[in-house]
Amino acid sequence: MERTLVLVKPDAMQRGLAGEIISRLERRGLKIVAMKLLQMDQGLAGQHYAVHKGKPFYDSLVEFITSCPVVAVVFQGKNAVQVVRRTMGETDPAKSPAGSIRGDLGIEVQHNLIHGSDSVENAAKEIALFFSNGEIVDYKRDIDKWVEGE
Ligand code: IDP
Ligand code: MG
Repeated sequence: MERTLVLVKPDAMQRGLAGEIISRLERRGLKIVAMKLLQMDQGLAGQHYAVHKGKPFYDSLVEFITSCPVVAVVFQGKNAVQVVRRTMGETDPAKSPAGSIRGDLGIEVQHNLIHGSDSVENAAKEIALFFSNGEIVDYKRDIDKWVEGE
């Protein structure tokens, strides 16, 4: 079953929206298989956002993501990567549809509340940055067949 990494970003933490954001993804049917609160340092931020090094917003992005603790969650489910991305909305909240997390809760591109991996390959890399194998716990839910089918 597919897995993806979600970060509740510092703006959402400061605004008390961690529960709201995690709840929306949970209600979608995705299963939490790992979760922790952590303070990202420069090293972890640099690895997580390596692909953006050299872009004009990079320094500001690292400062932002390290500015307060974040909640990291691994969600598991059918098409988890795409389902999270679609539930998040577009990178810029102003261009995100109403009903999406960013479209309902945000207004500015950097402060867009949530990170979600953009591919299965990147999800695996990102999950490994934040969690050891022993911290990821797979389990069956009685409702799984109602959410995912047999
Ligand atoms: P994504 O989070 O939707 O995948 P990315 O392009 O991977 O978007 O960018 C990573 C993060 O960098 C965004 O979530 C946002 O916080 C920030 N960011 C992206 N583009 C800009 C920009 O043009 N100005 C400022 N910050 C940006
Ligand atoms: Mg991205």
